[in-house]
This record gives sequence, structure tokens and C-alpha cells, in this order.
Amino acid sequence: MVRSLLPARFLPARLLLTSAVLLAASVLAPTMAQPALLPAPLEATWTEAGVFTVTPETPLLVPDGDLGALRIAGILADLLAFGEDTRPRTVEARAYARTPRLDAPPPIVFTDDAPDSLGVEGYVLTVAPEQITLAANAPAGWFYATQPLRQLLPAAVEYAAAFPVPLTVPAGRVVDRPRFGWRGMMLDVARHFFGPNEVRRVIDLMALHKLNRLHLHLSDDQGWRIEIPGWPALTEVGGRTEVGGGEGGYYTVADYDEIVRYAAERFITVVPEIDLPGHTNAALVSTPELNCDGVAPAPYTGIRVGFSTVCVDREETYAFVGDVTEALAAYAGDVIHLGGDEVHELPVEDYRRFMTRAQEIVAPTGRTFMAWDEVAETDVPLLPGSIVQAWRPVTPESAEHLADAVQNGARLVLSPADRIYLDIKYDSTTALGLTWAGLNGVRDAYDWDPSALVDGVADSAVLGVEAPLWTETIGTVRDIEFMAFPRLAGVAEIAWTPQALRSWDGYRQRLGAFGPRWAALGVQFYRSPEVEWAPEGVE
Ligand code: TNX
Repeated sequence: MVRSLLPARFLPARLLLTSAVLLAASVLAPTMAQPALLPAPLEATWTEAGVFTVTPETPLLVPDGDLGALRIAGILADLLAFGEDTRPRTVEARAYARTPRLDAPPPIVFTDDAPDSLGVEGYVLTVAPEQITLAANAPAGWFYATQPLRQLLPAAVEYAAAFPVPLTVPAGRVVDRPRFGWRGMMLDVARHFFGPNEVRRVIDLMALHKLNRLHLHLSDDQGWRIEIPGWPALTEVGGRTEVGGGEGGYYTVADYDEIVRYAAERFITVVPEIDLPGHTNAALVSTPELNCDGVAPAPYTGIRVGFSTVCVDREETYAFVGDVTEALAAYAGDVIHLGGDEVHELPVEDYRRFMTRAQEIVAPTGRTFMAWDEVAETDVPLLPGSIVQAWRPVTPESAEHLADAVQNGARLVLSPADRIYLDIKYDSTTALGLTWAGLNGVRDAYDWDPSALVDGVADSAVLGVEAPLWTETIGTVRDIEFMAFPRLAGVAEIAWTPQALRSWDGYRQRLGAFGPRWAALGVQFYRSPEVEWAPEGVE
């Protein structure tokens, strides 16, 4: 109760209380459970030195003139505040040192004094009663250091109004860096549209789990969701439908820019996907010249796949692909995903011809070309550096195709549908979702090794993992949360934690301890019976 009950003018009393809390904590320390971090870091050691107590007077010190550190310190200050008047100050370290105070409260210090081996995303977080230090080589590392710090604080820090408690952090040291550079989630905003506010919520939850790629599936048979200059009908007509007959929607250029900016502030890069040549009914409805017979089909709001294709023999189609690509390149990001999945209506030669040319259209933009694994299966001659997203359950035959693509210079992002498709039901009780890839329980989604998935592919060719959430049956943010959590936390751990440090038992326990944090954040997660969830709402 220290911080909520006693304002700053009662500092001596506060200090006394603080030491009482410290004493209690150190007495309790030997019996306290090991702090549970998710994802598990590379190294974590806990000492019995006591706890650091955060108060509104805790200064957050950043290296002088370091705007990157200042911004991350601001994010941490927002988390630690119960309201504007309890927000800790962010201060440049030298200015702080110039005015020494005898009763100076212990600080939280951001430094760039981290080993080079941790790269730009790694960090060292050190907690002692007299100081917390976040050391990193770059702002991404500081940001990632704030997430375990957040987890070491009571869950009430996420929504303190309900049950304010002292903000204490156990003493110890955490060293971490991610296993993979691509740590993604895909959201299908085409089957059901999700507006910018809803996408921001998804981004916040991705950031909590230190994911860094948000792939937006921006077009499909049921809707077209992004403005493309020169093609207004795509959004005015194609943007007005969605599965089940709802009103749909689309992002204006300004909306999309804002999503990209919001994501980038949290070290998440948006990967836009326009699905071609199939999954294109919404484009065909709004743009008759993309159809071989020049006649627009009827809108489609069901959930079948594979029936649509743009006309691969018309030059208008390639002009269209050019304009789409140019727009996506202008909207920021380093990758352009052009789909390429499930085209049941085209002979394979036509498919290969189309995807080859689409890839050549992307090349001059300087963006990396990305597509679903059908491009490997059909031997599309991929340019070196292209990214293949492996989604279908791997068979010996598909592994061979993927290995061939890698041999020719492609890289893989792994999204195995029978493991981490977030739209696949958890178990027989799951009302939402599909079952075509079986059931993806919490353990199924966690307990696999990316290195062992595709025979004959070296680790160095695997960029990382990405969990897609297709939204045929998903219409609200609550639905998204229910299908994503807890499974997305497992994907984050797969992406961060070395295989040798992962085990289902350890993960299961740490996951159980994380439940109250999601609850405090109002996340509608699935309380799967595979996990023993810690009680919510108490500390
Ligand atoms: C397959 S995954 C699809 C999507 C569906 C999804 C449903 C992929 C590249 N294509 O069109 O929405 O299954 O799980």
C-alpha cells in the first residue's frame, strides 16, 4: 500500500514502510516461487537480496541526449503510473547527478552498456534493492527489457485501479536475446474487417509478448481492405463485404499509416499481403477488367476457398499488380507478400507464369518478395532472398520442395497449420474456429522445434515463426483474444527461447502464472484445462 496511500510529503513514513515491505519480502524470499517469465529468457538468476520498490518518486534515468531511451522510459513510466500525478519522472542521467539528494529514491537506469553479443534486440535486466538497470545496445533491446520487468511486477500494474498493491520487483538478473528474427502473427482482416482501434489492441498484445511482425492479410474473396491510388472501386465496392454479410470496411492510406506507425513504436513491422492470383473475388467484383470475360462476378460472403482467380492472360492484370505493389511499397515495410495460395482454378503453368511475373514486379521496389508455400511446390523460380511461408502440414514431398527453394536462395517463415494456426479449434469444446488441420491444443502449439520441422533445411534458412489467425469464424476482438491466447504466448517462446531451454512442463507452469496478467488486462483468454491457472484478482 506504500505508494497509493502516502503522498510524497510523508516521505520518511513512506521510507519506513518501504523498509518494512523490504524486510517482509526478504524474510519470505526463500519460500517464494521463482519468478515466472514468459518467454523464458536465455539466463535468469534470482538472489535473496530483497526487492526494488517502485514509487511515484522513482526516477527513470536515461543516457543524456538519447531520445530512443527517453521514449522507452516514457512507455515504462506510463505502465508504472496509477494516474497522471503518480507517473514517475524520466530524467537525463547527468542532470540528475548534478543535484544529489540525501533521500534520493532508488532509480531505474537505462544504459547502453550491454555486450555486443546481445545484438540490437537483446538486453540485460538487473534488479537490486538500490537500482534497476536496463542495459541494451539499441532501443529495441530496452523495450524488450521492459517486458520481463513488467512481468516481475504484480499483475495489478496492468490495471491498478482494481486492487492497488506495492509495486515490488524481486532482485535478480535476466540476460536475453531472441532465437529468431521473425516473430510474427498474421491477422486476416479480409474475411472479417477489424478497424484501426482493434488492430492497435492486437499490436499491444503482440508487444507484451515481444513479437515483431504483424502480417495483415488485406484482401481475399470476401473483401478488399486497403486503398490503392487509381483503383477506388477496390475499396468502395470490394471493401463493403465480409463473411456473413456484415458491412466490411477498409483502411484509408491515413489509417494504414497510423497502424504502421503505432506498430513501429512497439518494434513491430507490418507485412502487407495482397493475395493473388486466387482469393480475389472482391477484386474481381469491383474491377471487371481483371476477369478474362470482362464480367464482374457476384460478391461472395461464404467461406469456401480456391474458386477465384484474376485473368493471368490480360495485361490489365499486370498493370494492376504493378499499382498494388507500388502502393504497398510506398506504405512502408520491407516485405511485400503476394499470397499465391490455393488457386484451384488455374493450370500449374499459368500459376507459375503469373507468380514469376508478380515477383519480377516486386523486385524493383527493393522490397523482399514473400508468398505461401505453393510457390515452392510449383517450382516458381524464386529470386534469392525471397521468403516462403510454409503453412501446410509438412510431408516428405513438401519438405523436398521447400528444401529445393532454400537451395536456390529462398528463406522460410514457419506457420505449420497443424501447430500454430490460431483459427484451428483448441479442443472439442471450442465454439469458434475450424478443424481442417485437426485440433491445436496449447501443448500442440508449443511443443515442437522449428529446426526439426522441415528435413533438409538448415537453421540459417529459417527466419522464424508466424502464427496466422484466419477470421472466417472470428468477428470480434474478444474472439481474436480467445483464439490467440494462450497459444500466441507459446509461439513467442518458440521464437525467443533456445530449444534446449524449453519444456512443456516449465512452460505450462509459467503460463499458469501469467493468467492473472491477461485477466488484469481484460484479455479474453482460453482457460484451457491443459494448464493450472493461478487465481485471478489477488496478489
Ligand atoms: C487456408 S493458409 C488458407 C486460408 C484459410 C485458412 C483457414 C492459407 C494460405 N490459406 O485461406 O482462411 O486455411 O484455416
